Amino acid sequence: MQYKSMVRPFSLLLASLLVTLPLVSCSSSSDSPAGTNNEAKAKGRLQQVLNQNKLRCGISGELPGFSVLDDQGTYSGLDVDVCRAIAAALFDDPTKVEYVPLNAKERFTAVQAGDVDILSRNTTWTVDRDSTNQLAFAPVVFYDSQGMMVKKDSGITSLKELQNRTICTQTGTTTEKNLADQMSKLKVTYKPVVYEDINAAYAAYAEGRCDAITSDRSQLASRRVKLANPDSNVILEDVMSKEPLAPAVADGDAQWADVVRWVVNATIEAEELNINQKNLATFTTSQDPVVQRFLGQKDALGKGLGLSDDFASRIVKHVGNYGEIYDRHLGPQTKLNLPRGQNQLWSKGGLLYSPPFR
Ligand SMILES: N[C@@H](CCC(=O)N[C@@H](CS)C(=O)NCC(=O)O)C(=O)O
Repeated sequence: MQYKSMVRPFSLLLASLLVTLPLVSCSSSSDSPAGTNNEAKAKGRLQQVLNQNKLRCGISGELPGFSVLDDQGTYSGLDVDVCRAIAAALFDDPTKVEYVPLNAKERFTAVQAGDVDILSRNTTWTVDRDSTNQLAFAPVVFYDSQGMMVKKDSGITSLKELQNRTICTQTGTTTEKNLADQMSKLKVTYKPVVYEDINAAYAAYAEGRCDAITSDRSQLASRRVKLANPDSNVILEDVMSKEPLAPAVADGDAQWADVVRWVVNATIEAEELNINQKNLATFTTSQDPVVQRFLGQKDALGKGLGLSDDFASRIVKHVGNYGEIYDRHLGPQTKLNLPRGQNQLWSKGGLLYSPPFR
């Protein structure tokens, strides 16, 4: 698939054209068998995905902890596990996923064109993307904020010290816009260097072509571990924005949006109920009606979604609960070692909260 030639999707006019026209400049709609949106429109995306017998999932592919190729040549990460959880719910098989790497600029047009069934890619939920870009967002899977990384030996400790410095960022992101907003508030003049490719941006930073690089803090942490000397780089304390990262699907298909929403909720609810991959079997004989309902033994909750009633059980069996997913990719045993912070359950002081499974 080739999205490199696509124009920036933020313009209102272009975005509406891209939705109404069959994406003339994007070759992928014709060469992907399921690439047209027609089937999805006629039967609904859920049926199309079931017919395809796989989920087409748009990811970054460049972010350790979120989506990256591992040593075995398979994608792994928190964003990847969202796709695996959907495949587990749909097919009882988390491997039925085709991963489509998308850069920041091309991600929305790929969803609008129907070239991916879902975008699970460190994407911030904003009003403009929800409306102008015609996306429907699932619950937030990672509460993030924008940060700034500098070389330790630069002595820079705050944004204010970046006066007249060069700052690398990436096109088509909230990052680019927040940077402008924050620096104008602080009355700091800086030189932005904007890249389309994430690797080019971090290479420029590593080679000293920019004094600082800004992005989601999770991303800075993720890419910091890939730098030659991670410890020579620091992420400043300044919090520049709210970046609630959430999966997204195309607007206009409520059933599909519901499926994705409740798959994410299921991972959170499982953690709240203390049901995990290891102990799942012990819950199948539970007399607790809440557990029975969640695992599909009571009240047929999957039916209304078009899923099997044991969809939540399938997710836990194959992928685990949210806490397991987090720990596997971002937790203390990983190189990233990101504290859970706001990404903790609401009952433990965080922001993760699933509406009831009832
Ligand atoms: N969360 C922000 C930033 C996400 C983002 O796409 N960041 C860029 C780097 S600043 C990225 O991940 N690029 C990966 C890529 O292009 O493969 C957004 O949704 O705009």
